[in-house]
Amino acid sequence: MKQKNPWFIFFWISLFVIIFMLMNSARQKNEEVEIKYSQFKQEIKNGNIANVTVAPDIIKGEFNDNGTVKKFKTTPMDDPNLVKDMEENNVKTFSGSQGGKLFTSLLISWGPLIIFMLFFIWMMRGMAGGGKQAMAFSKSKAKLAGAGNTKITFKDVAGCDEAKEELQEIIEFLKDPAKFKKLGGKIPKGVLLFGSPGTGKTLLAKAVAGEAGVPFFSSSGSEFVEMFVGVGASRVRDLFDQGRKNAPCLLFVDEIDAVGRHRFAGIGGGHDEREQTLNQLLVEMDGFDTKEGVILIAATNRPDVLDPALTRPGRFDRQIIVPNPTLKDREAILGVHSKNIKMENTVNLGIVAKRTPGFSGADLANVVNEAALLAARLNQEAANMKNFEDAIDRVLAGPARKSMISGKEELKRIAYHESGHAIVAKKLPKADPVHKVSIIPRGQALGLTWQIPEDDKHLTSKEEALDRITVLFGGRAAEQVVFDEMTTGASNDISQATKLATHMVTTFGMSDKVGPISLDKGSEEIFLGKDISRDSHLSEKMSELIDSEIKKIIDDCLKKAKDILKKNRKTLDAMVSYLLEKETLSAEEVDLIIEGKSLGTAAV
Ligand code: NHX
Ligand code: ZN
Repeated sequence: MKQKNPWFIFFWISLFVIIFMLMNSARQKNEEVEIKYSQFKQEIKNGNIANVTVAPDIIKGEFNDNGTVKKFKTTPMDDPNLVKDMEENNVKTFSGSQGGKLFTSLLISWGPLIIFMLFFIWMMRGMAGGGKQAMAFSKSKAKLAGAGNTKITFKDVAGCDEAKEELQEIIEFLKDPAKFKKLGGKIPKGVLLFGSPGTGKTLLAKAVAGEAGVPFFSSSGSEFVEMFVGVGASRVRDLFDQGRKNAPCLLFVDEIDAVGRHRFAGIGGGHDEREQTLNQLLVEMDGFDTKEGVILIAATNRPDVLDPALTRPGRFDRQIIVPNPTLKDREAILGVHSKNIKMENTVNLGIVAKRTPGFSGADLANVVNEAALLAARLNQEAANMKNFEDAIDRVLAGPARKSMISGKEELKRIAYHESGHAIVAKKLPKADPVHKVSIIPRGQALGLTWQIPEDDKHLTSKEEALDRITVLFGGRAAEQVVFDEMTTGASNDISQATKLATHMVTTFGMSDKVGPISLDKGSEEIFLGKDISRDSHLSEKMSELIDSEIKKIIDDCLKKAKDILKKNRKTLDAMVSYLLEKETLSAEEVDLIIEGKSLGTAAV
C-alpha cells in the first residue's frame, strides 16, 4: 500500500530518533574508556577492578586509575579463567548480563505497544477527518444563491420549451404564494427533472428561481451520503430548515438517485445510511407544506432506479422530461453559447446543429468553446466553419494525434479497415450516410469513419439495426478479405455490434425465434440496486436460444459485409489509395470514388 500521508513517516522517524537518543544518553551518562583485554586482565591482577558486568559481546566495569574511578569497557575473549581470576583478585562484584541486546529487548518489550499506538493514532486521524466533516459540516452544504445572484432566466435556456411550460406554474406560485393559498389549489411539492447528463437540468432549475426572483439553494444527492450513519439525514433536515427560513425559495437537489435508489436491494443489502437519508427526505417532504412557499426540484438521469416512494403523489408528483436537444434546439443552444466568441460571417450554426445529432447542451457548449480555442491557436481573427468542423470531431472522438505515426503496412491496414466501413455503409440502403473517412488517429482510435443520420432519429427499424451492425463489421471484413488476417483493432466495432445485436434479441423483440419478450439480463441494474434474481426465470433453453440468435445476427452481418467488399474490391482498393494520399475523405469524395470517378489529383 502506498502511504500517502507524511504523518505516518513522521511517526516512524520520531520513533527512531527517540530510541536512538535513549541509547545514546545511556551511554553518554558514564564516559567509558575502552581498554584492551590484556590490560583488563592486568588490572584485575593489580586489584584495580570492581563491579564487572560480563555480557556476551562486551565487558563493562569500573577500574581505579591512580585514585580516580573510571568506567571501562572491553571486548571479551574466550577466557574460561576469567571468573577464577576475578575471584582470586577480590573483584568486588561481578555478574553476567544479556546486555548489548538492549535495543532488541527494548523492541521486544515495547515494540508491539508502539506499533499498536501508531496504528491507533493513525486510525484516530482517519476518524478525526471524517469526524471533523461530520461535526463541522453536518449542516447542509447547500449553497445559497440569493435572489439577486441568480440572474439566469428562461432567456438563457435555449430549447426544452415543454419543460419550461411545465415549470411556469411553479414560477407563478413562487412569485406570489398568497394568491394560490387563497384559491386553495394544491401546488406540487416537488418536481423531478429527468434527462441525460448535460441537458441542462441544473440550469433549468436555476432559471426557475431566477424567473421567480427567489433564493436558490443547491445541493447534490451525493452530499447526503456520508460515512457516518445519520449525517446524511441531518443534512436533509438542515436543507429543509434552511428552506423554511428563507421561504419562498427553491431547493434543488442534483443527482437525487444517489440517495433515492430502490431500498432493500443492491449488493450486500446496501441500505442503512442511504436508507435513513432517503427516509428523512420522505419525512421532510411529507412534513412541509407547500403553502410555506418552498418548492423542491430534484434532478436525475436515472429515473428507473429511483425508489417508487419518491415519485408517489405528495412527493415528487410532477415529473418533467428534459430531452436531448432537437435540431432546432441545438441551433438555438449554439446561438446562446456563441454570443461570447468571435465568429466569421460564414459560420452557419444550422449546419453545425445538423452535424451534431445526439449532442447534449453541454456537448454543444464544448463544441463552441473548442472552435474558439482552435481559432485562437491558429492566430485567426475569428472562428470559421473549419474550426467548428474540427471542434465537433474533437468532442466526438477526442483530439487528433498527429504525432502517433504508424508504419506503412499499418497505415494500409487502417485505410482498408476504414474504407471497409465506408463502402459497406454506402452499399447498404438503410445505413446512415457517410460523412467523413479518416486515417488520422484521434483519441483512442487509429482511424475513424463518421456516419451522420439525415434527421434526428428516435426509432430504429430492424433493417436499420442490421445494416448498422453490418457497417460495424465492414472494418473487420475488409481486413479479412484483403489480408486474410484479423487484428485487435476492431475491438470497439465488435463490442458495439454485439451490444446492438443483444439488444435486438433481448430488448427490442426483433428475433423471430425468441419473439417479442423482454429478456434483459439487467446486469446494470444489479449494481444500481434492483432485485438481483430478476432473470432467474430464464430457462436454460431460452438462454441458449438467445445466444444462438445473437450469434446468427452477427455471423450473417459479417458475411454480408465480406460479400459486399468482395464484390466491390476495385472500389475498395481505389478508396484506400486515395485515403493513404489524402488522409481524410469528405462525403463528396467518397461519393465520387463509389461512382468510380477519379478525384483528379490522385494517381490510381
Ligand atoms: C490500440 N487502438 O489500442 C490501438 C492504438 C482497427 C484501424 N492498440 O474501428 O483504432 O486498436 O473504424 C472508441 C473509439 C479501442 C473507443 C474507438 C477503444 C478503438 C477504430 C481500439 C481502427 N475505426 N481501434 C475503428 C481502432 C486500437 C479502440 C475505442 C476505439 C483500427 C479502430 C483501437
Ligand atoms: Zn472500425
